[in-house]
Amino acid sequence: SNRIAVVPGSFDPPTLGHLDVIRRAASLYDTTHVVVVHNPGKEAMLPIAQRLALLEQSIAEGGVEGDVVVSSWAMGLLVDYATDVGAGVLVKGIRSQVDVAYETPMAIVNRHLAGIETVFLLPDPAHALVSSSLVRQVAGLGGDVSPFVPDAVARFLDTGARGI
Ligand code: COD
Repeated sequence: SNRIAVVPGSFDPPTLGHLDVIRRAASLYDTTHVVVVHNPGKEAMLPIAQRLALLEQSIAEGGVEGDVVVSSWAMGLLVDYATDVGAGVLVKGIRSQVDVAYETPMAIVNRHLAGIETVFLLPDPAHALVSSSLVRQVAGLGGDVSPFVPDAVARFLDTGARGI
């Protein structure tokens, strides 16, 4: 069904860019599954359980409207998760030509594998340059990440960095 969408990502940590994509997906589809996918190509900062908790809090506090389910997936193809929950669509945010180049082959493979379409949303220009890797870098060097992340994430990284 096209009424159910999956918004996948590493969310390490969730950013205001992610929250923007989640908010708009939730306004377009009846049910939106936000799925934390383990990306073996990236060294993780936060454990999956922590990313799930921060996503839940950010979505609740961010006043995201609609039916949003947060879960994780580490058992294989993302399209298998999508098929299991009856989703016909993956929703991804496109920040630049780099994202287009990275996402295009995945979208075509996923359509071949399972008939799942990929919908690309253009970012809110206010958050278009925000990435989790930038946030990890700034937080790791003791900088203030609050302009780039939901409040729940800022609170967590702030207390984490100070060891409280
Ligand atoms: N504005 C708008 N969108 C944004 C922003 C922003 N500022 N920041 C990030 N996004 C988008 C990204 O473009 C992406 O769509 C999503 O938010 C998540 O971003 P990240 O950085 O948390 O996640 P990635 O890029 O590490 O996640 C990659 C996936 C796990 C989604 C990807 O690897 C995937 O789909 N894997 C599936 C594995 C699989 O089944 N492979 C086989 C077939 S290809």
